[in-house]
Amino acid sequence: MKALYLKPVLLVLVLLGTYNVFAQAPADDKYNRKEVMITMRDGIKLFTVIYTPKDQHEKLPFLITRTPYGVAKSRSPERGSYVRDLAEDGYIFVAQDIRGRYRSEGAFEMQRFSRDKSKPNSIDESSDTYDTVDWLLKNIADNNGKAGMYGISYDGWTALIGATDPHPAMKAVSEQATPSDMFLGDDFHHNGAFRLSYGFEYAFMEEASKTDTLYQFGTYDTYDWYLKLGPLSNVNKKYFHNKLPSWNDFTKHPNYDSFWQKQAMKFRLDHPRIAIQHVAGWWDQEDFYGPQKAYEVLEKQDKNNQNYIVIGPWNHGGWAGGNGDKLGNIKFGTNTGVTFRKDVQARWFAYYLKDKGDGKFAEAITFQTGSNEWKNYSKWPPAESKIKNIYFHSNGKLSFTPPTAAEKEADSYVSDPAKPVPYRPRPIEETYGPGSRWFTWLTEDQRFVDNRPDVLSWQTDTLTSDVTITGNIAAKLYASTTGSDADWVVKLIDVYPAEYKQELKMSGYEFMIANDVFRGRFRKSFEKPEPITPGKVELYTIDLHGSNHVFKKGHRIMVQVQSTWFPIIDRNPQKYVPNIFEAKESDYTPATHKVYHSVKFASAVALPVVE
Ligand code: PG9
Repeated sequence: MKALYLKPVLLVLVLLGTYNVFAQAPADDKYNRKEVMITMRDGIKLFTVIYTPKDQHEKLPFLITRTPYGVAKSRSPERGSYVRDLAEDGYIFVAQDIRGRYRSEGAFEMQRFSRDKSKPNSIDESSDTYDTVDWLLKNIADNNGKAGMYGISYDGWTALIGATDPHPAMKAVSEQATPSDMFLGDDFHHNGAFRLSYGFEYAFMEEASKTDTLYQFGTYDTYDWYLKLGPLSNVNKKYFHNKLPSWNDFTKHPNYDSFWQKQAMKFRLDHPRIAIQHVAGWWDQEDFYGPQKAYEVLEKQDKNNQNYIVIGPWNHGGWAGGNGDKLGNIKFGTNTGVTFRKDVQARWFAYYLKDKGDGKFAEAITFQTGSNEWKNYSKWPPAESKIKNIYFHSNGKLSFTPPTAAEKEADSYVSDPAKPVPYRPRPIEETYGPGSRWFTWLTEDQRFVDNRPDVLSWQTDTLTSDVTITGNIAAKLYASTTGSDADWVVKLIDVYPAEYKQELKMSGYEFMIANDVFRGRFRKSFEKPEPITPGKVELYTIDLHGSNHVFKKGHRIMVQVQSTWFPIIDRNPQKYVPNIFEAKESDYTPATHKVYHSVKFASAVALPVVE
């Protein structure tokens, strides 16, 4: 294992331009900065940095963020735009290294399990938050007795966990891009399919040392490296030597067992005890599922109307810096990031932590792409959308009318694990490595694969009027394989007009609106996988998650289906083995997959259409 010391991952992202939070960074001259070691109930001390405004003229609430990515530098509220509007309102900002990371004592545990409350000194991220708030209230002068939490991704997760058993002073938490379920939809797996490049690189980054460490591939295009890796068992054999706990957990828990279930938010969350805001980005390449799921779980028990959701046209954390008027090649015509930070985030915290404003917040605020407008809803998904199937047909046609008996019943392709479809145009740089285009890959033009023989496409005629979808999308795929396992990737795409006069270089652009992968063995149960009977047509229902998008008149709607997405998803051997982490090279075999569009087996995507 070769290790390279890196600054915190956030800083890497900033340098890469993902989070532009340090733009116009002024000197830290408006805050007194204090470093302290706060003692937790079990005696472990956590490194904490406290920023108190120098011109403080009223009692202020605490705004806390807790992170594995290092707080010593770069967390000043004066740096960049993420909390600038909050800073102008006045808060005491607190940033803490979680256990075992950077300058904190103790051991790091990836998404630490909840503690056993029958043991008085047992700890978890929630008790560490509680103890921190308690210490702050007693030791930092001129606080107003209230605290809030915020943060993105891992820091969003620590924020949400901080709300599960909160200190009485904790009043509001804005979780942003939290993961909710690492087996079903977030960083490490999607519907049981393993996120190989992310899992490998992230486990190394967090667990090879106390500080963020980038894996040294020795090659820029990691596609080749992952292909040459061969079966997943080579990771421990050749590289990790069983030293990384998260990688060992991936290999020990190939199914949705209690390890993953106990980690999931549906297990940890019951009802909102304080105000909670969930923030997600439509093109979040890491944790798009998480905030939607956390909102959904809490919403079922939200008796006091304390659960809110905001979804904008962002990648992972894209709301934190920059204007948010574009993502990759896609333009949104308005500064969505600025709107979020000022009119949503700052207003929300001001109400709950400073008693300012009228407290009138829409339950769901989502940005509708295509029309490029913010929309407020009293519930999410909104009641006005009706589910309408858009069906696959022969000759690559897609339409809202079901197939007829006169049509060819299926299309097929050979999926070869030796020649997997790249998930984004090569070179596939290391996820957080120099020059990485990871951050906008979900917005890439899908024409880079649509001529491959192992990618099938269906598309509508040119739309004669706008088609608006608002809510949750699901693919219903009837398919068979000659193998005994298969992955199914479904992508819903907005195809721009062949000659797009508003922006010529976007002509014909295939812009992915929704997508996901499903590992076939889990079609009946994520807990108990089952081989597929070769040749048997099976229904695969694939959650493509939420969307709010207008397919404009003159555009077309496209659906693509493929069975590899490499190396973000590991290769399915296509021959059933109980644990893919133990598959042999010889288990990886090509298979012919068939996607049906007959009267009996009418594959479709269920769209939440607003008439
Ligand atoms: N997506 C990252 C992550 C969060 C939680 C667990 C594992 C990874 C992150 O950006 O923090």
